[in-house]
Amino acid sequence: MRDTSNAPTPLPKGKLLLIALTREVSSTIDRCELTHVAREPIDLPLARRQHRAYEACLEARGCTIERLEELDLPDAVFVEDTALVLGELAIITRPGALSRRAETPTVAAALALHRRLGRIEPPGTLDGGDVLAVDRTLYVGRSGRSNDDGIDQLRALVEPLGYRVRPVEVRGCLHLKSAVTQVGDRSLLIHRAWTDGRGFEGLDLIDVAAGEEAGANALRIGGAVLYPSAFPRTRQRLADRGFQIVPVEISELAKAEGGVTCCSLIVPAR
Ligand code: CIR
Repeated sequence: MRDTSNAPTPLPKGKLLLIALTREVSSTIDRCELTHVAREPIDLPLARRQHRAYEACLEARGCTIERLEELDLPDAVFVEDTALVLGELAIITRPGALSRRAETPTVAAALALHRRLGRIEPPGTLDGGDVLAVDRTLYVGRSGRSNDDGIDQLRALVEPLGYRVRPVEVRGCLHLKSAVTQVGDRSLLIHRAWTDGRGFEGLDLIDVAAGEEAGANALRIGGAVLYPSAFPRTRQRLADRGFQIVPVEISELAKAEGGVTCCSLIVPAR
């Protein structure tokens, strides 16, 4: 089925619509957390060039980049995990990895300029990479990083605003959004070995191509889909369905288990 919702749309001219919070790749990224990928040397200058090119793609899709201050924390570039930004509020997470908790104060300070803040408190843990928002449904991965207490706290914060929270089982990967992301209004890109697709009734599920297991992480932005160049067969599958694909090379960030969603926090301007 062709998802016509994704037909290229003209970019807004001279009007601030989206802010993308990003952060420089840390000089200590080679000490990043890893869950299922074997550690490999990361070429820091190349990682930084790839990250700049990623930011340039976001700008080309209508985002204004707001760079957070650089931190000497290995995974600080992966800002997505530190917050969940909704129309009405931003929720500062409590990342599941201890080494990542010091990333949140600078994100909270930046988001406080744009949204009312909520917070996940101990003993809850939640990584933004585990939250897939489709309209007013928040699918939340029960992963090694996000626990039931964190999910319950999220529910208490957002249900009064009219959101539904749907826990989803994930296995074999880091986050829910390693396994499934949104590519069109009603279309998700999914790797079913990592999440089996139950719970997404009513949505069109597009499977990644065989041999491209890590290819389910795509970033839908400004009428297009930012997508890693490492997965050409899945990319073709998306293009055949009418999605406008913007390829990005993120080989060095992928060695840290990073994808295209995790390097930004998109804040729709109000
Ligand atoms: C971590 O393990 O936390 C980082 N090395 C990778 C985080 C990637 N985040 C994401 O996909 N949302």
